[in-house]
Amino acid sequence: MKFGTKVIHAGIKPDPSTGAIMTPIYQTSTYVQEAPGKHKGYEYARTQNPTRSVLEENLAALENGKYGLCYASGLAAMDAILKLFAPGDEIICTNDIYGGSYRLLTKIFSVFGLKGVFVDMTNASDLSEAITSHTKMIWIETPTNPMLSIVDIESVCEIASKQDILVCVDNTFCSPFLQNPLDLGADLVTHSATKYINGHSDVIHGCIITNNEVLDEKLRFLQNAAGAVPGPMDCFLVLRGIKTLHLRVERSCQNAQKIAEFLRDHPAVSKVYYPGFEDHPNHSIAKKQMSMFGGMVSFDLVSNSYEMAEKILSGTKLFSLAESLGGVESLIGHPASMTHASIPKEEREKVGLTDSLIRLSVGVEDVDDLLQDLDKALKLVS
Ligand code: P1T
Repeated sequence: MKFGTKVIHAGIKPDPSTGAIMTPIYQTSTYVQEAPGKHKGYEYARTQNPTRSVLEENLAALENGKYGLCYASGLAAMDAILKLFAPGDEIICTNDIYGGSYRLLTKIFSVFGLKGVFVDMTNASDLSEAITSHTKMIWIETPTNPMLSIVDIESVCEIASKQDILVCVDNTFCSPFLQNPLDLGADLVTHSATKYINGHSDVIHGCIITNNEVLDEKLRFLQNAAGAVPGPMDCFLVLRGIKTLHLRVERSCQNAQKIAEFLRDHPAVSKVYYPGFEDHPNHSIAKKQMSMFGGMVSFDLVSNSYEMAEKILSGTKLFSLAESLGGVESLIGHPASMTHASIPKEEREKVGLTDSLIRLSVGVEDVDDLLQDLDKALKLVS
């Protein structure tokens, strides 16, 4: 099945009791048993829920994986993955990463003895220096949030597999429509499904997909034992959002390319970060592992001043000032004070995340209106 068919059909069957074409919302906490242990495969809704099971199967198919697991948020999915490890283990992460992921590793799991090592992975061979006998997993974001750097997934997986190190790719910025890390050798792929997968800014949700049966078993045990599962209504909404994933992401990418080009030519803009540019440092890798270049664009200002950035952030009308990304509506954000505020300033600045950096999540509106909106806001600082 091709992607545009999978989003609509993979794992989805008419409801056996009524023929309902849409997966029902099984809004129940428990299931009646005929006799102790004699039931229809469902015991308690933390452990299994039919709406969730359909979504898990659909998500697995979209990432070309065998097993899918759903969580109450993207960070709940990361939390489950980190619980696979033990005190003393080291996790190497891209040094440019969502602020909440950084916080989870450095502020929560560090207390339990897990060590996060943050490395610039844009040159995969630099990674080898950071690997020690304690390294148990490499955590990749690509494109990174918010600098849109590109990591060569296949090269990292080659290095890791020689040393029995797991690779997990946070594929949130791509969605399964643009990039499939399991095909490139990753052991685990995770998403904040809050973003492109759901796509309508009305659900917080996360998922993990793997081909590895042992990892699936461990994660399923943790999913039930720790319990950060999504409710059936949210699973239904994500299933509904997925049906148009390919159409939405394609349009976002087309719009983002035009917006990135417009910004690059604007006199108030000093730098545009967009993997679709031929002079982006890892454009050729992006071209190799992504089918399009994504809907996210970050840019910095000639003035390098927060006051100027603030005028733009408050000056757009169609781009709403908000955290999050990947919805049908365009968003504008200020990573330093919003999504990445939990990363110390000196760490942020090492990767170019300045106080004047602005991040756009380009939606699926008419691009002419989006360009006009940005043009007006940029006039406030020109
Ligand atoms: O918000 P939640 O569903 O828990 O997802 C966390 C998360 C994980 N991974 C990446 C790459 C992310 O970008 C996020 C959440 N990011 C934002 C809210 C943001 O605006 O960047």
